[in-house]
Amino acid sequence: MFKKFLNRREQEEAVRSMNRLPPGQSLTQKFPVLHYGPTPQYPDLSHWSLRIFGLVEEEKVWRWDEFMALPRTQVLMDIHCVTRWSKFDTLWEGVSLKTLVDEGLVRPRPEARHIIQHCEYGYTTNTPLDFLLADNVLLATHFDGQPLEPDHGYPLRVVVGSFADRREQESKYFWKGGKWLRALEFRAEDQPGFWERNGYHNNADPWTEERFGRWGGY
Ligand SMILES: Nc1nc2c(c(=O)[nH]1)N[C@H]1C(S)=C(S)[C@@H](COP(=O)(O)O)O[C@H]1N2
Ligand SMILES: [Mo]
Repeated sequence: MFKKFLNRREQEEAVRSMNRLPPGQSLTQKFPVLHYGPTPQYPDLSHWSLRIFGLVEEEKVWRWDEFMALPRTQVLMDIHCVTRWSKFDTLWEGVSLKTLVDEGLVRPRPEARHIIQHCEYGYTTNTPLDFLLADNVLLATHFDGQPLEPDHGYPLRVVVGSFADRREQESKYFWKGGKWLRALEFRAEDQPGFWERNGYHNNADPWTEERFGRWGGY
């Protein structure tokens, strides 16, 4: 969408004037890598599965080929990291949880209110169920037309972002997207995840700068 000849500063001014740059953020043309701990290696995906458990009518375990056969979606979003970089017009492809619910492939129980993303090595992050059902959230296998790179979450991660033309839609900082996702747990009560227990804000709205806070010291 941006003219590629604009430099970083000029691109940043462009998104700022379009009201797409949250407060305290700056535009990056790179794709920084941020996580705690090592990057999991998958020599092949024969042992990989995604599990849907907790307050659902029927638990699911999808192998890789089964997951790849689910209905797929593409999403173009702006992403905002709490470490103050934002990246614009990022293109993701994968599976929308909303689609899975709409098609009856995942059936949350009426008591389900929150979802915990469980990732390799025990990383977790939490959001309300309603948020994960929005269309600015995707279980992504591809970025920019290519399978995810190992450091960015191969083979599957959650991505959360903002739409260029829907500033009012609720969004979250990028840490609310777990890389190397292995399970979604549906729960009645909230439970702070890894960064949330380590001082990050539970709600994580980039537009109101919910960076640190609510569970601090938890
Ligand atoms: N499994 C896992 N997912 C994670 C993290 C992590 O430590 N482990 N860090 C989060 C944080 S803090 C950020 S900012 C984003 C960074 O994603 P990126 O490395 O693709 O930019 O991943 C999030 N997902
Ligand atoms: Mo982060």
